[in-house]
Amino acid sequence: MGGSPHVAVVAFPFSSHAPKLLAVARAVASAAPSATVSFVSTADTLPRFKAGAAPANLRFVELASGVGDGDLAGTPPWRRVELFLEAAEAGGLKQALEMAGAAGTKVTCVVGDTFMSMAAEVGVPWVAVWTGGPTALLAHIVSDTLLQDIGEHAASRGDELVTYPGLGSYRVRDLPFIGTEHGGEFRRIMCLLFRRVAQRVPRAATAVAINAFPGLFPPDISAALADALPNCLPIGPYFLLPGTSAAADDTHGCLAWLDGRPACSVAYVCFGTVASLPPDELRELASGLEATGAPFLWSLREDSWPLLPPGFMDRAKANNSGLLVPWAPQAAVLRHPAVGAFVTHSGWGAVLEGMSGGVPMVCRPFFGDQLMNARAVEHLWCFGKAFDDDKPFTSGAVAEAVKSLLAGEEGVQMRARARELQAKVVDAFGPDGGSTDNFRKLVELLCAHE
Ligand code: U2F
Repeated sequence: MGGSPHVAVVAFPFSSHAPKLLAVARAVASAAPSATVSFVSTADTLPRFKAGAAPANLRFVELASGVGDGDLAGTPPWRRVELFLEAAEAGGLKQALEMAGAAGTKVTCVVGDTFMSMAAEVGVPWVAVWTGGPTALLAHIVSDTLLQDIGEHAASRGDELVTYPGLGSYRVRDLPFIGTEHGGEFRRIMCLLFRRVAQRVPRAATAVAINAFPGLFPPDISAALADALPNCLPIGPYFLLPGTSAAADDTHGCLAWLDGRPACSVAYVCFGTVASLPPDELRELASGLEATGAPFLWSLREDSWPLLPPGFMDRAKANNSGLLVPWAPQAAVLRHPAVGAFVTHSGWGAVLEGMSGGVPMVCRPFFGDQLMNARAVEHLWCFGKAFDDDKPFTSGAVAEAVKSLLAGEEGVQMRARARELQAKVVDAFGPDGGSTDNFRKLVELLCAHE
């Protein structure tokens, strides 16, 4: 066999990275029915991605987890990431690609999560998929210069990064993981990972498919992205790509609970798949929500439920003012007319889903790109408010922020801004839209390699 394209879409199987890559894989498979598309991820993650209908040319291939016969569940999360990356760097990714090719056509191109930058070394073109906030990737790429200029422990944390192309709207304090040492095992691994990304992406990527749409950023940022990234293709939001599955998994009845509630009356709360509020802030948030008197829908991992203030959920249930769930169909929830405010960690997926729903946000960022994302929500797009070291996440501050978005004049203005962004997202996926066009270019590029 041979002669037809075989695209391997390689996931980074932690947090919400893999579902974002799966959206890209499904879209490519639907748009290029004569190509083979292999979705490559670890054995423990594949079953949930195989569920549901898939395009006939989409296959699933295993990638070594690096934990070997060891105890996967008993290995701490940071160590699992480390073992996985070590195995992939040491030939695990190459082996998986050979396995993908063994059943027929050899892999002709890799579309890989940028975190899997060892794809630069596998001998076929590599299209990097950056799932996070795009300006964080810019910061990683210039991290050596940033470190020389400001050091790892900058005194001037409030300074704006005006001399760096595309970063002028951000402050030193907003920067993601750069540097090497301090801050524990997780930070050490992420810094190593991002150093490799910074070295390999500009040198070796054939293209970089970012989770953004043309026109999202002001011209200086778009120009800096186009300069720094080889063949930068804004194709997002990925979850809206044609061919991605539209059905919402609403096991816990969130959409039915929202139905019939007044427009823009509900606060939706979710901090993504990795970040956890410290217990004291969790209690502050709960009492802040209660103080607003507004209904709330809260997606919170179950291990945190016992940390909520005593009686909090009983009171909410008694007057039908709150629903607590371990998982919500977030994109659909944010498109529901009853939702009027989104309290979030400002992961990049959350930001894009918030703007796609036209919902103003309250951001409480934790790490990585989240600080830059929160800064952009508040300062660049003006459709939300951000907490940081100078503005602690207390009950009173939370209540004030949520109330102002649901009922205040500021909320009216921010909702109007969010809806402008929502309209731009819709345009991006129109027949002549920017993301539609870039996705077409991406598919052409992938199919050009046989
Ligand atoms: C890491 O982010 P997270 O996985 O924590 O956050 P998001 O980028 O916001 O993505 C979370 C996804 O999980 C979905 C939600 C998002 O697409 O729709 N979800 C849901 O549907 N229901 C729930 O109850 C909870 C979540 C990292 F921490 C961030 O800093 C990065 O920006 C991000 C980049 O991929 O990865």
